[in-house]
Amino acid sequence: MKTGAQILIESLKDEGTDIIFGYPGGSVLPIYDVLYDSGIKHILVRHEQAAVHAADGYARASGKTGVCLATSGPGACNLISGIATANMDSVPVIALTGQVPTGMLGNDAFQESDITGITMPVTKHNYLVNDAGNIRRIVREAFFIAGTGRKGPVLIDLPKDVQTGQVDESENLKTEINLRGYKPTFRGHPKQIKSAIKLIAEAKRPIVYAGGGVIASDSSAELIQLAEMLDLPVTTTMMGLGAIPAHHPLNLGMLGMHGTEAANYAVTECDLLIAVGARFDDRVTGKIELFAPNAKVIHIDVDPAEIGKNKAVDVPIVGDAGEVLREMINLSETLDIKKKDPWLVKIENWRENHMMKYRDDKELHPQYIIEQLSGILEGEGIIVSEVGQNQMWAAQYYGFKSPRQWISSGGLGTMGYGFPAAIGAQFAKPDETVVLIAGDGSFQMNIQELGTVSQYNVPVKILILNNMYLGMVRQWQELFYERRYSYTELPQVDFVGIAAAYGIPGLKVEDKDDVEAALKKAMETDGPFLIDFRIEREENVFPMVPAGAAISDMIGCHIPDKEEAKR
Ligand SMILES: Cc1ncc(C[n+]2csc(CCOP(=O)(O)OP(=O)(O)O)c2C)c(N)n1
Repeated sequence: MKTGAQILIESLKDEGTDIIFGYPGGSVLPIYDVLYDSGIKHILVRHEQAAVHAADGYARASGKTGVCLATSGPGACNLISGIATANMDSVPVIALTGQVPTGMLGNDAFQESDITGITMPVTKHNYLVNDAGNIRRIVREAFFIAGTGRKGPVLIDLPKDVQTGQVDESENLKTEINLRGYKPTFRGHPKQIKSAIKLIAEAKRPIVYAGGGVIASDSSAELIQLAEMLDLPVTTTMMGLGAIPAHHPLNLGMLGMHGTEAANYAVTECDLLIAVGARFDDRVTGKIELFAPNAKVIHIDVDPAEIGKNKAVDVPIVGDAGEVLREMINLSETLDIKKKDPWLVKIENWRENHMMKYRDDKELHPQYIIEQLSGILEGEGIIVSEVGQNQMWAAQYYGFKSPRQWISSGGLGTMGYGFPAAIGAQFAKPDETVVLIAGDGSFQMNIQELGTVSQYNVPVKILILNNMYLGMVRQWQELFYERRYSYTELPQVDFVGIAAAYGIPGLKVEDKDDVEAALKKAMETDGPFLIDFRIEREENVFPMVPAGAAISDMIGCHIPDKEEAKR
């Protein structure tokens, strides 16, 4: 005989789980008791929100499924923002929650919350387990659902009596997965793929718009191969950064609200848009009617619900991006598709004259810090961001070389995500340098995780771009609300002092000239390190497409010098 908790842990191990981020409580005591000597590593975070973000960061860095665990009621509710974050960015996460005993469900029992009800719209699927005998099947299904098709979070709610329930497994070990209604499409339709190639052959001004789906499906090699074979310029979304190296001659950089001028102009002028694993998000398209207005559209996506959701499509292809791109490569090899010369010359011109720029003077500009970091790490390492200006500067100025190097909350834009996600990423990739780029606002949303970093000596390098503002909101107030900085100013904080209280070394940097040495010191230090960069307070993220405008209507492309800016 085995208990439900024992079967749970065995099943997790069968799925390859070797680490769980969690926080205990009354209704998960049976699970914690089995975990105690199970061989699975458990990382005790300081807040359940951090557990789910860490599992998410672990998943994004490794490509595996992350697992988190929380008690019922408040513990489970603290997972919600993190589950929603993973759902928006299609990240495979399993959230395990304790629940009151089945006989008390619906009774307003102590620490009861209807977590399957609450998370229904933000999970790919969820389960309330009513019998210990179902746990093995459910865990298998949950991992299958989370990690296939369009990936996403799955929650398993485990009432306490189900955890302690006894099961005689001798004849019940068969766990074939047979899910009616869930059969993700893997291979693209051959006829559609042929039509796509025909459109590419006919196009004079094609461009690839690559999103997070390319990273999630590990198909960046195929993307680059196809682009190089057919001379296709590529722009990526923020979620797609790293799908093609930053300095690749065909890469125009990020598009959208804070994208490069080059990418936004090219998309506006293209006659064929090849969307791969991207979902035409409003932060990318701006005014949708003016997004690639003269282009035919090919849309490759594993999720049929995305096709035609925001933009009409000429050739829809439902399937795994890697699988579809491989088929396209095979077909292209037999064709003679000419180089699109005048278009490539124009692209090259845009690349040379319209990439990112900022006022590089004596002040401490955040963009300079990111450029220095990129130089010191030679574009390697894992860069995790918080949300706001810090996120955009990191996305704009770091020279990512490969996929899974950039970890950031895209769809939900969750402040407080970055720090715990960086911890999770570091556990996934213990030999990589993991750097957190944070704003002073976001960092204070999960600052308590300094405790986790300190307890496990997680060697994350924490870089705070400290402007004493909720910077991105302040920027919108400056530009669109007549500089009325309503509740966006933050008092100064001694972050180095706080880190020191947790036994974590740090440095405060106020001068541009000290940036390089400080970054080098952080990288050379074994274990965690924090740098509090006191940056130019009212620096803005440019270029910027105002909300609702066409992406070719960017502001801030001309960078004024200081005197000009004052006028
Ligand atoms: C949980 C959450 N609350 C509020 C917001 C709205 N928001 C977006 S950016 C931002 C400011 C971020 O400030 P900070 O972390 O200091 O970064 P900065 O923009 O200054 O780099 C806010 C409040 C959000 N994205 N997430």
